[in-house]
Amino acid sequence: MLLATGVTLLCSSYALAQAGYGGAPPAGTTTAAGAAAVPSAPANTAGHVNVNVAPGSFTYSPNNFNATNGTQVTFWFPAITPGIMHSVTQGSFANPCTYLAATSNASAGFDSGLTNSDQFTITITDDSQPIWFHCKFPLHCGMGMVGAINAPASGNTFDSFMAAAVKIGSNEVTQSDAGPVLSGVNALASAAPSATGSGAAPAATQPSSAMKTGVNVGAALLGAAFVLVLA
Ligand SMILES: *[C@@H]1O[C@H](CO)[C@@H](O)[C@H](O)[C@H]1NC(C)=O
Ligand SMILES: *[C@@H]1O[C@H](CO)[C@@H](O)[C@H](O)[C@H]1NC(C)=O
Ligand SMILES: *[C@@H]1O[C@H](CO)[C@@H](O)[C@H](O)[C@H]1NC(C)=O
Ligand SMILES: [Cu+2]
Repeated sequence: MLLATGVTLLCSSYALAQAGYGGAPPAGTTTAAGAAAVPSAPANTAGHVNVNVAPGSFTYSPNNFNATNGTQVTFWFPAITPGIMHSVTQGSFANPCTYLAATSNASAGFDSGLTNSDQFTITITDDSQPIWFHCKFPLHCGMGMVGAINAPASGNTFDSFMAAAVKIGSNEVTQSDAGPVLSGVNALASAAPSATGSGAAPAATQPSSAMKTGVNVGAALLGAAFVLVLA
């Protein structure tokens, strides 16, 4: 039942991507599986930016903003939706839908890992450099679920980044998920996603660990099903 619902969702995502659909899907697409209401991020406060993850569409809101050194950016993941999870995964301008791997002079990018019903906070460590991120759930990045912090207004702009992600579309490479990565380039996390981080999520959206495990297994199955759909 869970699997069938998820496959249907992925198939319709695939169809949208195949049709060249580049923007947010129709309202309700992400909640078609009967999700609970999505908790909204609280208002920003001094030194703290709050971002909604998938607020009824495959986007981050806001998805393009500036944040100075020391600013905390908290990503609010929506309540449990069977089979659908999201991530905030650092990438690069050149490869919008690919995790930023470690190099000889830089650590790997930050990554919330695939998650749901919680929040993930990064702290900006170098506001002179852009930070590019995406959702690693299959197809979401290629549907435009990307974001940028401190992107320049000319040259490598957020609009160019978004266009490059959408151009990848359903050709997006399925990424593995090894859980949260706290290191990062130009921003760092200090803790894995949590339902009680810097500003608690509404109690009703906090999953039990059993529920979270179930959803993680479900997502793994869906990933496998998705590969079969494409084959
Ligand atoms: C971020 O700051 C840069 C440099 O001041 C500016 O050009 C750009 O428009 C700002 N971006 C946003 C989304 O405010
Ligand atoms: C790492 O080194 C490469 C090659 O010299 C350079 O292009 C890149 O900007 C460096 N990265 C960082 C984070 O300094
Ligand atoms: C933010 O920190 C980085 C790294 O230390 C530094 O290069 C940059 O100048 C700082 N930004 C400001 C506005 O001080
Ligand atoms: Cu997503």
